[in-house]
Amino acid sequence: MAETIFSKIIRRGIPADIVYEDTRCLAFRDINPQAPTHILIIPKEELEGLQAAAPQHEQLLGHLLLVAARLAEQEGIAAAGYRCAINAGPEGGQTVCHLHVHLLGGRQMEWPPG
Ligand code: DGP
Repeated sequence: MAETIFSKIIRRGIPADIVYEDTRCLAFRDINPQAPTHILIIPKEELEGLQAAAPQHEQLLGHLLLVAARLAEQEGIAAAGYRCAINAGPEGGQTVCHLHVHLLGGRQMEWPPG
C-alpha cells in the first residue's frame, strides 16, 4: 500500500496541528475545516478505511470514537452537539485512504449531509 499523507503525519514527515496522541491513535486539525472545530482522529495502524475493518479492529474503532467524544469535551462543543463522520470509499467521499473519523462542531449541522 502506498504511503498516505496521514502516515506521513504520524511519522512527523509533514507538519500537522496535533491535538491528541496516544499509543493507538493521533488527532489533528483538518487542513480544510468544514466547521469551527474540525478534527481528524486516525489510527496509527495503517487501515485503509472502515470498509477494510475486520473483527480484530473492534476495540480500535471503539477507541477512536471515545477519543472523539473526549476531544469534543476538550473543544467545548460537547454540550451543544457535534457530528462524527467516517467517509468510506469513493461514493462515501473518502479522499485519503487511511481510516479517519471527522469530528465536526461549533455550528449547526444539517441533514442530509450531501
Ligand atoms: P475524506 O474526504 O473523508 O477522505 O477526508 C480527508 C480530509 O483530510 C479532508 O477533510 C482534508 C484532510 N486533509 C487532507 N490532507 C491533509 C493534510 O495534509 N493535513 C491535514 N491536517 N488534513 C488533511
